[in-house]
Amino acid sequence: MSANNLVFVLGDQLSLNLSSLRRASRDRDQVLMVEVSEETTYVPHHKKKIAFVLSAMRHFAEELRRAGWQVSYVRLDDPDNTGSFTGELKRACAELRPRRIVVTEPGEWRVRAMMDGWAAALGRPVDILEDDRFVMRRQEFADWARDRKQLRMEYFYREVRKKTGLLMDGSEPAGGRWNFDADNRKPATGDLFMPRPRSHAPDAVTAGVLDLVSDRFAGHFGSLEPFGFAVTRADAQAAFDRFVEAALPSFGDYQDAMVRGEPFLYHSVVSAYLNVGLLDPISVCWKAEAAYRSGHAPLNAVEGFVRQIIGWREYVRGLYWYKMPDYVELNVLQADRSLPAFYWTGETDMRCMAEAIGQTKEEAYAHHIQRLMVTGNFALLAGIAPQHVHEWYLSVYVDAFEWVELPNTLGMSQFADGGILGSKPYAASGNYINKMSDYCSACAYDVKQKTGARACPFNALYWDFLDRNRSRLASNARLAQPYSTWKRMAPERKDAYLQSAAQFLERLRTGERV
Ligand code: FAD
Ligand code: DLZ
Ligand code: SF4
Repeated sequence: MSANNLVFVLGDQLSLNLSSLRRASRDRDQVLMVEVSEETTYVPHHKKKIAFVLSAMRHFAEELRRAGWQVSYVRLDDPDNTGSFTGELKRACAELRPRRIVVTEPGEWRVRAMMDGWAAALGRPVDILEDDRFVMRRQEFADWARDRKQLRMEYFYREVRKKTGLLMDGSEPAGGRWNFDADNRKPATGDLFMPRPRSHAPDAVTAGVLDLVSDRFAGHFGSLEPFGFAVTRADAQAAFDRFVEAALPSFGDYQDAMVRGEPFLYHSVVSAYLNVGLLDPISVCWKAEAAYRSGHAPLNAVEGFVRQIIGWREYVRGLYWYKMPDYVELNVLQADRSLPAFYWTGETDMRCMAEAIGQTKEEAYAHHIQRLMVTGNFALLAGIAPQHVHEWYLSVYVDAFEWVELPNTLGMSQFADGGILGSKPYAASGNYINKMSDYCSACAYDVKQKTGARACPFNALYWDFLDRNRSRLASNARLAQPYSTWKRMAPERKDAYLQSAAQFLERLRTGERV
């Protein structure tokens, strides 16, 4: 058989309105989807992430077939599977002899570099189409960024609000302010009602994938079961609807809170669905706005939610493509320690880290403040090499794709880009974690003690971080206050902090339990 065009669909392109599918004909063209070991192992992905992507891919192939497409689907355990995108495309070309390959651009630079070699490798034209599942095109971001001295999400976000009309009353932002973040910092308490996200029992397709993953990826990080992610568009939509109904009204208030045994709090847990294409970002924002307009959810919650999606999500995507490929190498603070083994095991006496990592192992999920102010903050303060931190975040979360993970990790969390993405490092002592969580009351360390063996390690590490990065950070206006405190501190006190930090870092280096 000779297919007209071969439409190649990647594992995070599970959208019916994908640009490559819009270009194709159901009658004449053929869709190809492949499960390949190259993608399942380029970092040691969490078992749940592999299972989620493969099951969602298999369900999407069925959805396409039901919609009248001819889909050729290669499974990971197919004996002829070559293990790579390029190898599978070559095999499909030999069998189907398509005239051209049509593909939507990928989310990751790594895959884009491969794609650019396909025309030569396959001996036929390859049309690489824009991925227009984002509100802002890559070129729009580049145009916005080009003449600015500083890139700041807040200004970009306002442009997107105006472009989409989301939460706008005419030309003014709803409620008279663009940003209600200042209202969103309540610490939660364990006795609050916490709505759990919808869990989806595995169907036969997912059960088959779970068997495959448990067979092939036993050594990978994390627990495979119980597996409750949605893997179909309908279930992802139902999960989002439940969030709007039960959690969105309190999303803003408790956005930064952390509670033991409550991994999800009032978060939506939809990032993975958005990132693979099971949910459409702009549609979920319109639904959230409808909840505000109908009086179901307050403005601080809805604005906070919408800002994460049309603000941060769009901004980091624009920045990734604007700054890659050099961005991944940046290490402005010259951090060079290895990632401690407890990031993979969760075995540490620091309760906050044990909770965030333990939950990551179980759920392949941690919410933003856990990623930023616990595991990210620790790596920043301890001076872990940003590329090690990047590989960890890219591996362990179900929603991790490099275009979104890298700017968040390397830029926002590790400040390794020197302030391209954000204006200051997210560095904090134990006091912040104590204020926003109930972790410290169950910790072997004492958050109130500043130095010594029992003191919360974040306390001394915080001052050590500021001191060792003085030449790079002291001129940052947003750090003027802590640097002035450091400058005025008695020399003996400073020494005690630096010694405490040095002792802790030495224990970390030797692999002693901390
Ligand atoms: P909610 O809190 O309910 O927020 C709603 C949605 O907003 C999310 O689903 C997500 O799509 C979007 N969003 C929120 N914050 C961000 C952000 N900073 N950047 C981009 N989108 C955002 N997000 C990923 O999707 N993939 C990643 O690999 C990823 N890695 C991260 C690494 C670090 C170090 C940090 C600090 C953040 C990272 N984030 C990542 C952003 C954020 O933490 C997750 O999107 C969020 O925790 C997902 O949970 P949720 O769906 O419950 O989000
Ligand atoms: C993450 C992932 C995994 C684990 N496996 C596959 C796969 O077998 N086949 C596939 O097409 N995509 C997979 N993906 C998602 C890709 O890694 C993702 O599409 C690229 O990184 C481009 O963003
Ligand atoms: Fe984390 Fe320090 Fe609190 Fe322990 S005392 S939970 S290490 S912040």
